[in-house]
Amino acid sequence: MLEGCTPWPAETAGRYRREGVWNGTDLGSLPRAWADRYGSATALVAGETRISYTELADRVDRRAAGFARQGVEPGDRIVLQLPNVPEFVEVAFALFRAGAKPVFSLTSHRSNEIRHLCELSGATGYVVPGVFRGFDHTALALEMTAELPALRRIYAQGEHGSPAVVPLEAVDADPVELPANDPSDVAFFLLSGGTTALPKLIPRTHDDYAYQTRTVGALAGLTTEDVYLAALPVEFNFTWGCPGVVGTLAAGGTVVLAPDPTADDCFALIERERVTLTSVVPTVARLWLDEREWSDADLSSLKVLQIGGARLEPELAARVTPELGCRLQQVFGMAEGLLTMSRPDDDPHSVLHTQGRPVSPFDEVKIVDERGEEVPVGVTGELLTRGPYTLRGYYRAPEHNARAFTSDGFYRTGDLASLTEDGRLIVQGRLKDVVIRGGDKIAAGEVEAHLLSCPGVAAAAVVPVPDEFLGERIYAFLVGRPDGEAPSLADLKAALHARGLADYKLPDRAEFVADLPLTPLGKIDKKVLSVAAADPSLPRRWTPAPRPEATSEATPDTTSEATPGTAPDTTSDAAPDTTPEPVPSLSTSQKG
Ligand code: OOB
Repeated sequence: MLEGCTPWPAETAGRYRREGVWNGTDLGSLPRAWADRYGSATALVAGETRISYTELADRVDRRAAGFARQGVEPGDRIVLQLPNVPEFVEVAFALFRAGAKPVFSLTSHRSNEIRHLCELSGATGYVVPGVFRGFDHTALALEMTAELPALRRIYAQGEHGSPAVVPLEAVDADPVELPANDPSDVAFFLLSGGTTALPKLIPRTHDDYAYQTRTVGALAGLTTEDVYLAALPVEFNFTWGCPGVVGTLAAGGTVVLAPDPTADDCFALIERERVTLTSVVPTVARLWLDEREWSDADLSSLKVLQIGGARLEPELAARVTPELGCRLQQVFGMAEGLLTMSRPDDDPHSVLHTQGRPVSPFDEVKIVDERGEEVPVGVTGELLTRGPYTLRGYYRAPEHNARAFTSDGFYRTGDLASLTEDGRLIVQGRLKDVVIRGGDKIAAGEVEAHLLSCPGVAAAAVVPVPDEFLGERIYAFLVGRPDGEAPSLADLKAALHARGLADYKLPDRAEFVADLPLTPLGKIDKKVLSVAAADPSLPRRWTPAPRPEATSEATPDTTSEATPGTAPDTTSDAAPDTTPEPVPSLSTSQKG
């Protein structure tokens, strides 16, 4: 396995192989194998473009040869940042074929995220969509090559002026023999939703991802007749492989790529392409249900709507079948691995109120208390998991891995959940310091670190605040500098934007307070802040701080000390921005 990754223990890996869980699939070989089986059937649809299985395999072979000719070598890491276009699928599989390891980035990522992903992965190449939604990704890529010596090549869609940029169309050559991949090695990297200041890279192996897509595809009962609508971004694990794009192609079905998840676009595509299955986050589901009241689109082909990525309120869940006429499948998942899903024959109550059961009999899940002891059925605790498609360690992150995994390899998900008598999961909340805005995961620590760099900010704590449209929004509590003027929310957003932070991570609200509440151990008390964020009428008077000797500086992580002392009443400065956004997140939140 690539250096910097944590392999499964030999004995466990041996068992997975013996049991046929890992069957030696090389993801790079799949498009040709599918073409041999499904030939002229339609593999991909995007706008007016329709690509057959044979065409897809031919394009992958030519692009793989093109990348090899460009100097891409097995083991190279390449940041892949493309929207829902056929090129995403072609380039991803071409890179697998060439033995390179794509790092799946969101199109909403900006210099801050891209710099980090390139540095952490040691990327030698970066694939960009040219100008997309008003943002010039090629210009960003050129900036990055100037900063990062390892980053040697930029591949861009569309027109550009620089000779330093290789047009994606030029990544094309007569097919050549390329070495096969070791199926137990990393095929690509997904990004973690994050708990720390900087996103982590999740190595996904050929074997583990092939197993995931095969298992979920079988559960979904996919056939050549199925049509999957990729409504959310394709680089999201949910869309790419649950069963998503890869699972549908493996079954000989058709994948329809939607430019964005709006009801308008998606309803038209469902009607036109006779879509049978799609997957959305709860915020998108809500928009679709609301739009359904006005739309007369023919959605009768839709058999299953998968909803996951964030908490689904039972009242919303209950509307799916009566209003859209299809079955609801709840999905709890993570880029790190574990997936739980409701099943077709589940009783209606379980479908509405639980997140279903793990998809594999080899998934191990347990719920533990603070001491790491398993709790009885029905009791809430932290969800721990390990299994054949769940990582054993983030890439190049030994210190974080020491905390994020138990000594026997269980991944600490940071999610609070309970199990029912019959093994169904109910997600109750989370321990991790993350805001789930729409489907986008935002690590509080990352935003706090950037806020602390803004003039006038001495301490910062970011918490989720419930929101009718997005599920949660980003609420920042700030302590100003004694000598400075408190910046407005607009100033703060502009400053973070200028630092190259992706727009979906910008705080929705900011409130200046005299100090931040502390736990008895002297950490910032985010529970108190979450309650205060949800109720502006509550006085901002925290329990007196227990550690009077603490400094007045807060560092971005929650283990930091904050300004101690008793606080006066609310000192709210920045006006909350309460305007709801019509289009929800999950990197659809990018506005340019
Ligand atoms: C999916 O993956 P990520 O990596 O973007 O986010 C994972 C986290 C989970 O740890 C949990 O906190 C939250 O998102 N989550 C849910 C949920 N599904 C995910 N929280 C409550 N209810 C659910 N149903 O979000 C993801 C990956 C594959 C399939 C589906 C979702």
